[in-house]
Amino acid sequence: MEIFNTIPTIQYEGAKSKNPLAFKYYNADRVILGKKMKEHLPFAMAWWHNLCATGVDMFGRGTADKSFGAKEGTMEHAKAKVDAGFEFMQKLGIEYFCFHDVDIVPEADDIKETNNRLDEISDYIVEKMKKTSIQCLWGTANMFSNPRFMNGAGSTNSADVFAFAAAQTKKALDLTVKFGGKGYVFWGGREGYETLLNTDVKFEQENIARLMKMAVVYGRKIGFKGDFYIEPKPKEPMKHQYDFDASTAIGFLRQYGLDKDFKLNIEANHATLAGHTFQHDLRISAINGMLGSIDANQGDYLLGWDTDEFPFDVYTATMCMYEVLKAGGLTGGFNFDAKNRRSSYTVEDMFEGYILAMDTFALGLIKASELINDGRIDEFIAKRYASYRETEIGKKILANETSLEELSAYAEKLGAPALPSSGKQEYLESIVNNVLFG
Ligand code: XLS
Ligand code: CA
Ligand code: CA
Repeated sequence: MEIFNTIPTIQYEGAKSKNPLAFKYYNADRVILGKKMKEHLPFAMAWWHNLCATGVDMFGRGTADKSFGAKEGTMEHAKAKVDAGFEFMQKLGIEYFCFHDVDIVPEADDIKETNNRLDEISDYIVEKMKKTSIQCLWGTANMFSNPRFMNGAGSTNSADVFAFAAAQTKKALDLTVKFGGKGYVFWGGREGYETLLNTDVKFEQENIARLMKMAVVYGRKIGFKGDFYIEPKPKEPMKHQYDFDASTAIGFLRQYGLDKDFKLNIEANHATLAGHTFQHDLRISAINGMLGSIDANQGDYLLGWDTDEFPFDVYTATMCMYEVLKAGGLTGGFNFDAKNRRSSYTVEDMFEGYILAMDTFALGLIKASELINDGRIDEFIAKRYASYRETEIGKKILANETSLEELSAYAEKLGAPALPSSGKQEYLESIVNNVLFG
């Protein structure tokens, strides 16, 4: 039975189209830099926002109906969400989904019963996957909503709660493998603290690493060949979250010997909450060989929290795609961890959110490839550091063949160095505008 019966399959109609239910820029088979758009942009649907979130906030009830014709909190509803999700992805040409364990079934009081429900629903999802060739990008366990996780999962003060976190991680890994998922995410939802007066930070961080190590051992044992990811976020729900940003997460992974099995899942909105640009966290991940996957959304610079909006900022998407192209693509994909605004509550809005997001990233890809082909920025950066390649002293520094003594004698001989060449930021910004709007 068709659920979104007022919505057609979404087609590419080009930039001149005024049809709200058509792509203006995302043309799956268009070739950019030798690869199809859909290969550059493995898009994924976030189960939790798209099929579960109704617009509930701290001040009011939901506005959107996500019952899909079934009674909420039942297995019929869980199945209706599967039906709705697969129809939604097919109509948009989205080839992947991401999920938390508790997105796909209502959680029972007893974990054994929750696991039985997960077995039942995952059989149903696998059937749908076979029929549609839709795949799983990544799975994860929700270890932050249930009250037992009030003090964290891996970082909890209770050994029993730690055991529950381990049990959920095990089951979510089983499901990810059952779905052939490419990745497994640890977003440290409540892995952090509110006050140091009650917190042993070292102990908590070591325990998070213990849980992750067990996940790697178990995952590899059951045949998980993909990447584990940490998804950094600086705050919310905790005041201090341990995985603050890309640099912090990379340091943690290296400290505990997890860097061979883990990469990062970088979310735009989390990078900006950390006081960085999205591009910054992508670059830091990429230069460390850790850029795995992306949660493609955007925040609001006027608000200090995680708004998970559908991305429409083409500048940011362009700089994101610039980083991704330079890094040689992602092993993961682009998960739209985004939700409609509370007052956009119709079925059309659900589709229009995804159309906006997919078009924004398509534009970002097109414009990033133009920036790369234009070449002026690359050329400028290469020239900016030329003194290290072109002068005797620069070559010695790069070859590690000099010392403080020698450089000090060299500096004294110079007396005063010439100023470094101009950074030319305004010129470079005008190139970006020129490529975007030229
Ligand atoms: C919350 C996170 C979360 C992760 C998956 O802020 O973005 O949704 O992506 O647990
Ligand atoms: Ca996310
Ligand atoms: Ca978020």
